Amino acid sequence: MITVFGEGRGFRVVWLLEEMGLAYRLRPVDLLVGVEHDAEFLAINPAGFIPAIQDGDVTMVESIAIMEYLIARYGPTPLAPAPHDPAFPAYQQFLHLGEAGLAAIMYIVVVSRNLAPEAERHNWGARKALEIFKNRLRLVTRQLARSPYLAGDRFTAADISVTYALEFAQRSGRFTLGEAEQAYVTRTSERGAYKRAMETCKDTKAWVAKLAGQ
Ligand SMILES: N[C@@H](CCC(=O)N[C@@H](CS)C(=O)NCC(=O)O)C(=O)O
Repeated sequence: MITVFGEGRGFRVVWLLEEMGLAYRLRPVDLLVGVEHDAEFLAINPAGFIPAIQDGDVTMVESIAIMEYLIARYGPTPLAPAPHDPAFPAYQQFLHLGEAGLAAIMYIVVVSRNLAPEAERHNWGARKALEIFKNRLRLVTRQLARSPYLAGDRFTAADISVTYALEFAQRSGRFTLGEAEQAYVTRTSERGAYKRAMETCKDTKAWVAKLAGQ
């Protein structure tokens, strides 16, 4: 049984597990209460960030690396084109862009705006991060003008990666998506596996419901 520790970007991992039909359990990690009180989790990830997984003797962090691990170990799956497939380069690029180029950059904006002392909320670093996010997003916009999914006509794990980043920007960064990105997120989040992942990720579900009520 695979254990996923924490929601946040753990949503990507849970969504992938649902898409692949693999058995798992979600073990909540409450960052707001403080991981310093969660010795069991700190034994898994002493760096204290989420998500992490435990799969037998394997423990791992980094949501994209975890997805690559699960696909390599429990695939093959149509969620990951094979290296010789013409869709592979775009797949690989957007799988990583979703975190390195989008979510990780937006994270700086989100923590600055929501957690920084009042006077530091619109600091230079956060403004620069938002500008970088918008620039990186152009790659997504161009790709969506070419194909319905980021690696072509078929939904892949790259779409899990980028959908999470776009929804994170929208929900936590109050970022307004363009028409093409909004239509894309509506399309990807209509999948049964996405909906099941949302049912599992109760904190994420509650957060989304709270935003919808505002
Ligand atoms: N690149 C990492 C980012 C992980 C990350 O920043 N997680 C956030 C929540 S989604 C977190 O744990 N933040 C608290 C911290 O970094 O100490 C991944 O994709 O898993």
